[in-house]
Amino acid sequence: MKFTVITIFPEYFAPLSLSLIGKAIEKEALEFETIDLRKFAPGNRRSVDDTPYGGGAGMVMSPEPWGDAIDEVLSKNEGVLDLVFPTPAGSVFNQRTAESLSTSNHLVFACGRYEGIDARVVDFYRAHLRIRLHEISIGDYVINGGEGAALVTIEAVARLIPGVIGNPDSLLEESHNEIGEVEYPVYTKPAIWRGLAVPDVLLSGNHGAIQNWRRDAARKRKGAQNGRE
Ligand code: JEH
Repeated sequence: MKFTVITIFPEYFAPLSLSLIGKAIEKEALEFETIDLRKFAPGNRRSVDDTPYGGGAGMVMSPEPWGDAIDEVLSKNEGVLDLVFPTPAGSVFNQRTAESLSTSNHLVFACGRYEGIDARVVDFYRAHLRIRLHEISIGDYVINGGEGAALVTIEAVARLIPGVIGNPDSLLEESHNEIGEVEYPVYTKPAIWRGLAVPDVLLSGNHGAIQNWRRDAARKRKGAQNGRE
């Protein structure tokens, strides 16, 4: 799987070279590249934004650099790709979205800033035969640009790719269980910490009893969460 990120802040993605995703990039289980949108911005100022038609606050990203950057990605790659636009108006990203995107050969993220990207860019590429286009939101809150959302999405998708996660057993467990049913509390040594003991059943070696306890504890957790909503 290849990830391409188009952004005015390529340095935002430096942390991807850390941890398991960085290892996967090193051993070529994943390919990762950023494209600096400013390369496609004309003029001495290299500006990528302009005032909104119809008025209103803030600035809007101009369509020309976006069109040129996306065209370059298309020209340098063959076949179908998934083009992801993070936007506060997108459909909310969840584990199903991550699983679906993880079957892609090439995920391209278009990270906007300011008040977003001129709407004609999405309209134009939605009709492109080599593109599956996705508008996603990572949740019902506002952040300052698409970069944070792209990082979250890349991490959620990359860990589903074979060879990326250190311990594939944890992925197997997630896929065999209804998501939410694996959300039991976890413990490690010491058995007593600040007067708080690990539940006895987890030290019992009785795997049936442990399974039942974990299922009940996961349900209680979910119940408590829904109570708080
Ligand atoms: C934010 C891409 C590009 C800020 C404000 C407005 C909300 C309401 N989950 C997510 N939150 N924010 C983004 C995102 C994702 N994925 C996101 C972005 C960009 C993604 C620029 N921005 C900043 C930005 C306008 N407001 C949007 N409205 C609360 C209903 C009010 C208007 C647009 C873009």
